Amino acid sequence: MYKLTKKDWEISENEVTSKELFDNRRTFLKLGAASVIASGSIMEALAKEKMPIKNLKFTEDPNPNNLILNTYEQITSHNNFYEFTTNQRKVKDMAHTLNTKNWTIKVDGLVEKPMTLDFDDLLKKFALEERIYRFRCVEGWSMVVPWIGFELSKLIKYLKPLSSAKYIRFETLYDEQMFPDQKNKVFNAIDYPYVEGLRMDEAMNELTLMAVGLYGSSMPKQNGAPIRLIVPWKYGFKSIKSIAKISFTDKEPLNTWQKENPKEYGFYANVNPKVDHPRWSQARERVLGKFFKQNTLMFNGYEKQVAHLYKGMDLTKDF
Ligand SMILES: Nc1nc2c(c(=O)[nH]1)N[C@H]1C(S)=C(S)[C@@H](COP(=O)(O)O)O[C@H]1N2
Ligand SMILES: [Mo]
Repeated sequence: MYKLTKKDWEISENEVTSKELFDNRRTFLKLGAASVIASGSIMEALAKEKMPIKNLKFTEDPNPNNLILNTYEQITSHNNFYEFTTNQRKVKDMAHTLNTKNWTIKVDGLVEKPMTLDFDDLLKKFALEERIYRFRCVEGWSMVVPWIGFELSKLIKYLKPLSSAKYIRFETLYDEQMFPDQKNKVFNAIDYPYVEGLRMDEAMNELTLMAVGLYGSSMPKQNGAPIRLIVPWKYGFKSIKSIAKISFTDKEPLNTWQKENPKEYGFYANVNPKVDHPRWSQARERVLGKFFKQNTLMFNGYEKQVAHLYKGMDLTKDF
């Protein structure tokens, strides 16, 4: 069930500083059983996993960005999840109102058979993988996360969209009981539910992940439980959380941040150090927990895997 893939684009454990990885794996072990209400299959997977701690060898990190896994603590205590609050430090204390029991995802639009997916069934359908990805927020912070999930391409193949479907559109759950800001509208620039979308070829790319956990455990609520999108070469706002609806469409979806401010946020949102945000530079980023900034990489370091998707496009216009 639990499978560790090693592909050329994957940040290998050898690239990650040995000591940090070791400590993080230990943190994960500590957290695994006690603090997480995991779904059956993730717990099962967790129990079967063989921790590679003993086999770790130290290899000097060849990556200019000196990749180190962020800690569980860092990843789960600095969050953007406006349905709760715009205060990144407070999301974790508010997220308990999100109830993920009996979670379903409605599937509609240009698809062979519209249906409602049960989250627990989904977990049984697709083998879970760990993917260590860089994650870069448009605001200029970043992190390295060991996500758990399955490729979106697998889900799409299962759902069988019609050939007329050119885009996939996602919606976060709308529930004023669970998400205080959907009711209070303190941050009233956002029109809920949160919406995101991808062109079909982006969605089918092998990097695009439906994430159901991190550090080997179920997704923490503040990170978008029970299931979210992860598109590692795009700014973080594309990685929509707590998905309750998927639609296939022939029109480019109007995503939440583009709708809120089309001059500052577009549909593509590819990480690009050369295209600045109108109000700040995107050339550099600060990794959570680090003091010094580092250079931001084109497509967040995934140029080899995704640059071909944008051939012929003017990335300064289609930002
Ligand atoms: N539904 C929803 N999804 C969302 C957001 C949000 O506010 N609501 N914020 C986005 C932004 S701006 C970022 S950077 C990431 C943050 O993910 P994290 O909290 O797991 O780091 O989630 C993205 N997905
Ligand atoms: Mo973000």
